Amino acid sequence: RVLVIGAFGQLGSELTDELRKLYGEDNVIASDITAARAQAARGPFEQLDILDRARLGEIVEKHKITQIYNLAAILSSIGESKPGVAWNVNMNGLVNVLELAREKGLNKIYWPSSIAVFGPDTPKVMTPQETVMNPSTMYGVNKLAGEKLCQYYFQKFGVDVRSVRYPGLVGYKAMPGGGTTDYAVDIYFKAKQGEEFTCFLDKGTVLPMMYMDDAIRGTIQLMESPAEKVKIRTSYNLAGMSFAPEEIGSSIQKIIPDFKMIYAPDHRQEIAESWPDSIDDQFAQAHWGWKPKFDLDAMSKDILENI
Ligand code: VAH
Repeated sequence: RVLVIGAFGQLGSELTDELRKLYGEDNVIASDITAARAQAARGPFEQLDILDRARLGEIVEKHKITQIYNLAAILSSIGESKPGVAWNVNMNGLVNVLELAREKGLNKIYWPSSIAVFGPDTPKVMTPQETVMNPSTMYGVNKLAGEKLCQYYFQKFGVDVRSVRYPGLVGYKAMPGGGTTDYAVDIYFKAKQGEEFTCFLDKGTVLPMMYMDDAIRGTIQLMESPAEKVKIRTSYNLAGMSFAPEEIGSSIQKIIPDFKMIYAPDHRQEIAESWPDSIDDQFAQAHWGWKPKFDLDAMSKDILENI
C-alpha cells in the first residue's frame, strides 16, 4: 500500500489521484496536516503532521504501507518568511520518513527536490546535474541537504529513496502554496475570468517550468523503474520547458486575444533571479527514459480548455 504525505498540496492532490488510478483507490492512503478537506477527499484518509513520528509509524502499521510519497514541504517564498519552520518541516519531516523506511524496511520512498538547490553562482543555461550549488533560500538549503540525506540512507542502509528536481510546476486542479513560480498558475485563472493579471515577477525572468501532467507522469515513471536504473540517488534534474512571464502571456493571447498583464515584481523576484533559466536533464532521459510531452502552447491550450 502507498501513503501520500501532503496529499492536499498542489503536487500531492494530482499525484494521489494518479496513484489511485494505477494501484486502486483503497491501496493509496492520503494524509495531510489538515483534515478540513478530508470530506472532499475520496478514498482512505489519515490526518498526519509529518513531525509526529509516532503517528506516522501507527499509520504505516495500520495500513501495511510499503511505499511513501513525502510531499509535505514549506516552499520557497513562505520559507523565507519563516525559515525555522521551513527547516523543521522540510528536514525533520524527511528524517522521520527515512528513519521509518530504514526501521520497517519499506520498499520505496519518493521525495521531491527542486531547481531551488541551485543558487546565484550556478551556471544558468542548461544547468548540469553536477555543478556549483549555493542556494540562497532556506527552501533551497533544505532541498540540497535533503538530497544528501537521501543519498546517505540509500548508500548506508539501502533505503530505495528516489527523487527529481522539479522546475516550477503548472497545473490547474490544485492551487500552489507559497512558491515563487505560482504566478504561472494564477495567470490562467485571471485570463479565463477576463481579468488583467498583475505578475509578481518582472518581464524577462526566465525560469524552468513543467506542466503538471508531465511532472506526475515522470514521477511515476521514475518510481516504477527497476532500482538498478536509478543510478543517481541525490536527485535527478528534470526539464520540461523554460519561459518568462511575457511568453506565457503571449501564449494565452493566442487563445484569449484581449488578455492583458502588468508587472509588479515583489520579494519573489530575487528568489527567481537566483535560479537557473534552463536545465540539462540528460541523465533522467538516459537512465529511465524521461521525455516531456507538453510545450508552452500545448499547456496553455489544455489548461484554458479545462478551467
Ligand atoms: C517554489 N514551486 O516555487 C516551488 C518550486 C522551482 C520552484 O520549488 O518554491
